[in-house]
Amino acid sequence: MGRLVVVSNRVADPRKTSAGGLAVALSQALQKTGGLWFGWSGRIEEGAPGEGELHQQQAGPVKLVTVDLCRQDHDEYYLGYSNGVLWPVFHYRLDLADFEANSIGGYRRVNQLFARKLVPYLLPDDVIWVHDYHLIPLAGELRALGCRQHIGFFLHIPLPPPQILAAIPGHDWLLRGLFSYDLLGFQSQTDCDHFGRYVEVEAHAQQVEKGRWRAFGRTVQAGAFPIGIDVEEFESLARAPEATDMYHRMKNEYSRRKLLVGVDRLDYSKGLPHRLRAFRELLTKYPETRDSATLIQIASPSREDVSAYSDILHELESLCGAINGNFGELDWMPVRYIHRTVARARLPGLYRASRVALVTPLRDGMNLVAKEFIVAQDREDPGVLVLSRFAGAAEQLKEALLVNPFDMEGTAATIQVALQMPLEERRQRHQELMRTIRQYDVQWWCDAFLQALAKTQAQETGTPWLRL
Ligand code: ADQ
Repeated sequence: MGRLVVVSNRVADPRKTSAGGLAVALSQALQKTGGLWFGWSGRIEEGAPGEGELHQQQAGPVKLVTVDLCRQDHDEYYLGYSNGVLWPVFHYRLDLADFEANSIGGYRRVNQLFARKLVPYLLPDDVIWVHDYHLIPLAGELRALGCRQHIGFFLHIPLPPPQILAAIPGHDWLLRGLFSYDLLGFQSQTDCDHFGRYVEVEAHAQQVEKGRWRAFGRTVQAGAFPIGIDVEEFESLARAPEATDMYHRMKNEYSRRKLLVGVDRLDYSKGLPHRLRAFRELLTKYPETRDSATLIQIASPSREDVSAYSDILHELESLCGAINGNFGELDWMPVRYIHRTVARARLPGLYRASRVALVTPLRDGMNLVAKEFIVAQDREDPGVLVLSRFAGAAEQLKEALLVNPFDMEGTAATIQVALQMPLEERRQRHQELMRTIRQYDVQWWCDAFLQALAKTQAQETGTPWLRL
């Protein structure tokens, strides 16, 4: 394989321990080929739209190249189109999308800026891997500048059914851009099927063989590549002092209680108000859970400058206050809600001390918290995963207790089953889940995607690019 070039909105320095599983996996792949990682610097600087200063640094064998954005580009590309239109729509929330902001121009401009700045760094046999919804048009822009390299795209968030996609003004431009790639990776088979149906109906694409679609004079391969975690890294994090200290503190503090845990970014896709209502239903319907079940919900601040996020913050605060006010005792608070970022190193200890994890997003591309919770468990006395059927992870983690998060009564009943589950059943489920998570880890994901990309055939030169 040629040199790997990764392009994503943000770039993580692989030498830093806070980088997380994705950065670690990508950097391993990058290190093998002496690769390059390109993205936004995270800095907003004075300047003209469509321009930005470049920064370069060498992180071992990996070159990190980033570009600054001006305020207008950041607001239109990042806040406006990526997070104000694509994020809600791809999570099936047309009601939250802001189509009026007219931010698509800035989205296109930043993709053009990325392409223009990246091209001088590219070598003819590079393999380019583009990540996520911020950069859907990037391959089209690169092709327009003459790039012939193999280019793959991985979508970390869900792809909704055609009828929802088709509601985006300019969806045909956006989706047409996908045909500039050689390989498209989705988190689940469901997402992949949505892509197939969309291009058949909207672009009259033909399936030339399984997973290969032809339209606009190009052929694109599409497949499901469910992302995994770095199991060994998380296991060693769980054994490290910060996590074991957290575990003992939690075990002592809650020795008489049954601990439930939720860890999410504070995002409307994560189903937090629904989860709290289901927990309230649990306390109402099953009185034995009172003075016992305690939910620790960590919701780290996220995208606070996008307006839909402040609504959910207030809803959550008022729900937590009402549950604690109505059910709490002098020595028992049913919900501990923490609206702060908790250090990644402490999370495995919290997971291990918890009897049940509530991972109940209304929609999620994958959800890695579900996998991390399982890996952190004591295999002799493991906790139970309650998982939304609408998380991509549900296609893989079949031994979790699957719930419909919109059904608060049903979710409460399933949480009660999880709290009551006998040890033998917990062990069996945990063992099966671990097997899957270990087999399909982040290294598998990276290798599977890059091997599939390498196998895609050289394409004809035609570009499906359409002017906005
Ligand atoms: P996210 O929406 O951020 O990612 P998720 O997969 O749950 O969702 O988490 C990614 C990482 O962030 C995990 O390592 C997790 O531990 C960490 N994390 C989440 N909440 C945290 C918190 N409150 N404090 C500390 N760490 C936290 C997007 C998609 C997902 C997809 C991932 C990867 O939305 O569906 O699984 O990308 O592809």
